[in-house]
Amino acid sequence: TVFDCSIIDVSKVHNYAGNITVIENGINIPFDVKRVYYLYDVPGGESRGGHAHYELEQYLIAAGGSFDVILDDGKNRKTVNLNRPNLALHIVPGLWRELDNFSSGSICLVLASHKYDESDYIRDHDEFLEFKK
Ligand code: T46
Repeated sequence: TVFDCSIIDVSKVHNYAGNITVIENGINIPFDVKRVYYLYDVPGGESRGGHAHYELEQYLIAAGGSFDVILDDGKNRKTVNLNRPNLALHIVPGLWRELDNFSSGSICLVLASHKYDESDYIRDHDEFLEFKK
C-alpha cells in the first residue's frame, strides 16, 4: 500500500565546500540498484509518471529543486513533496505514481531495482485498478 512507502534520510557529509550524499547497495538502500535515470527540463505545469510497475522498486530524490509525488494503491492516495537532496522516497512495487509541481530547474533522480522493461509498466489506470482487485 502507499503506507509502505517511506522517506529515508540517506544522510549527507557536510563541510565548508558543501555537501555530498552517498547511496550504496547494502548500506542505505533496501534493494540493489541496477539502473539510474533522472528527469530534468520538465516544462512548467507538466506532469510525469502516470503508471505503475509490477516489480520495480525505486528511490526518488529531488537532486535539485522540488516536486510532488502522488502515490495511489487503488484504495489510498498520498502526496509527498520532495525538496531535499538527502531525502529519498522509497516506492514499493505495485503503486500508481504521478509527479507534478516541478520547480524550475528541478531534477528527479531515480535509483531503480531493475533494468528497463516496458512489460513491467501498467500505463492504463483502469487496468491498474483491475490488477489491484
Ligand atoms: C518512473 C518515473 C519516475 C527508456 O527507454 N529507458 C528507461 O530506462 C526509461 C525510464 C524510459 N525510457 C523511455 C520510455 C519512454 O519512451 O523513455 C520514454 C519516457 O519514459 P516514461 O514515459 O516512462 O517517463 P516518466 O517520466 O513518465 O517515467 C519515468 C520512469 O519510466 C518510471 O519508472 O517511475 O520516471
